[in-house]
Amino acid sequence: MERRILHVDMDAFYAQIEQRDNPKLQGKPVIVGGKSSSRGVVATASYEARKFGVHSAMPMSRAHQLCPDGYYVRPRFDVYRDESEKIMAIFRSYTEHVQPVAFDEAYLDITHLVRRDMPASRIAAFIKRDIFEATRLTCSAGVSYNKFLAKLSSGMNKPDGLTIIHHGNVHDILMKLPIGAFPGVGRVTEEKMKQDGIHTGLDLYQLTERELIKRFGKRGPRLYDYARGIDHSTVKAERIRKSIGKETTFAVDKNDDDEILGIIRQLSQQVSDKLNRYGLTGDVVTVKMKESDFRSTSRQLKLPYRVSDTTDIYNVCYDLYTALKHPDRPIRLIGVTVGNLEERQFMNMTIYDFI
Ligand code: DCP
Ligand code: MG
Repeated sequence: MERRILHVDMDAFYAQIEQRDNPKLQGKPVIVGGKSSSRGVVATASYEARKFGVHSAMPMSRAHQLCPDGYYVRPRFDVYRDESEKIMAIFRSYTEHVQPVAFDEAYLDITHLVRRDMPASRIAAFIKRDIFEATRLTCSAGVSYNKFLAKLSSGMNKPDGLTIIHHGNVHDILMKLPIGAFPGVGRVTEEKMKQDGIHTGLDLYQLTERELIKRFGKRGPRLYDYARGIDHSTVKAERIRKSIGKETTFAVDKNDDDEILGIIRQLSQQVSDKLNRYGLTGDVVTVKMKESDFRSTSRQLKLPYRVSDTTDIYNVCYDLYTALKHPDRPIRLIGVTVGNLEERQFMNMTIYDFI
C-alpha cells in the first residue's frame, strides 16, 4: 500500500505556551525571546504579533520597532521541553515510526495503522485531540503519501489545521506553490530562480531534469521530483544517543606522547562541542586505540561526576591514555568517547538525535 505520512507542527509553540500560562497574554501580540535565547533575537511570536511583521530570528530591537505595544516574554525552556516530551510521547503511543525534527515538530509513518474504517486523517485528528487534552495547545497536522507533501500540508492551514494532500489535489497545490516554498530553495536560490523566470511550481515543472541539473547541480533531480510531488525519503525513527565519540586514524603510525595527547585534546574538544550542542553530559569516558598490528585496545572510567567541558574530558583521557599506551608500540588510531549521556538540566534541546 502507498505510504501514509503525518507531519505535526505545534502552532507558535513557545508563544502559545506563554499565552496558555498567563491569561493576560491571550489574544495579545506576544513575542518570546531576548537575552537568554542567544543574542537577543525573537524565538517566536504569537499569531497576533506576526500581523505586525514580527517573526522568528528577527533582532529584538526590530521587533520593538514593529510592535511597540507587544508583550515581550523571556523564554522558559524547561517548560517548553516538558511540553515537547508530552507531545513526543503521544506520537510514540501511536507508532514507533516517529522522527522528531525539532522541539515541536515530527514526522510519523502511520501506514500500518490505516484501515478501511480508520483513514489517516482520522488518526491525525485523534493525535491532535490527544495533544490538546494533554497540553491545552493546538498544532497543525498534514497528511500525505510522502514527507515532503506531509510537511507542506501541515503548513497550509495554520493554526489548528488538518490538511490532506492526495492525488486529487496535489497537482493544483504544487503548480501554484511559490518557488521559495520548495524544500532546499533558500533565499539565494529563490532570487536566482526568480531572475530566471521561475516563480511557481508550474515554472519548475516545465523544466527538464537535464536543465535543472545544469542550473542547480546536485539539487536538480530533487527539484525535478518535488515539482511532481515525488519524495522517497523515509521516516527515520530517532535513536536515543547513548554516547558521543570522535576518532582519528593517522596517515603514519605515531608514538610521540606529546603529539598524540595534542590529538586527544582536539578530539576531546570535538566531543565537548557536540555534547554542548545537544545539551548533554556523560559520566563514562573511554579512550580507544589501535596499534600498528591493528590490535584494538580501550580503557574506560566511570566518573563520580558528569562532564561536558573539553578540559574535564581531556584530563580523564590523559590518565586513560597513560595507562593504556605501551611506550614501544606505535598506534594508528585514537578515539575519545563520552557515554551514559543525560540531558543537562534546563537546556533548550532534547536528547533526540537529529543526525
Ligand atoms: N524557534 C527559535 N528560533 C527560531 C525558530 C524557532 O527559538 N529561529 C523556537 C521557537 C518556536 C519553536 O522553536 O516556538 C518552534 O519553531 P517553529 O518554526 O515551528 O515556529 P512556531 O511553532 O513558533 O510557529 P508556527 O506556528 O509557524 O510553527
Ligand atoms: Mg511550530
